[in-house]
Amino acid sequence: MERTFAIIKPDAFAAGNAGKILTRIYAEGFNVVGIKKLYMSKVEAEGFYYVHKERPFFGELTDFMSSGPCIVLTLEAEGAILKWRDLMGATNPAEAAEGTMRKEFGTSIGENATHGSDAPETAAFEIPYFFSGLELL
Ligand code: FUP
Repeated sequence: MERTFAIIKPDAFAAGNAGKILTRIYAEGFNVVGIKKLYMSKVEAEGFYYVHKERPFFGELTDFMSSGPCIVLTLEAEGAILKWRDLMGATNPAEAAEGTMRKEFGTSIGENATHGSDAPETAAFEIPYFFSGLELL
């Protein structure tokens, strides 16, 4: 079994789509190991996305991620990282496949409804960034 880190981003949470996204997560067979609502600060968002700190969209991205509450998740499944990336769809909702979370609930490349770890090393950083061991029992 593999674990991945996911976020239902502030746009999807504010639009009332968290329930629909969670329903899909369960329907696809993920085990929800960790789940909580939080309201990320700008500094917390900058730390989370530090790999993008030199990118031109870094300010906009971290403003957006700290603009409202979100839901952070630790998901478990066989091949969870790729499985969740597939269910999310392409970064840009306009290019995402039908039926994916970003196609259904994203509105722009920045406000794209969900996040998912892109590799095992990323998941190994992202899961403990938001969850303690006790929260993943
Ligand atoms: P992804 O792994 O699909 O979330 O995509 P990236 O790691 O490339 O980008 C992380 C986040 O930065 C995206 F979810 C949205 C934001 N972003 C932009 O706002 N503009 C861009 O051109 C690229 C990414």
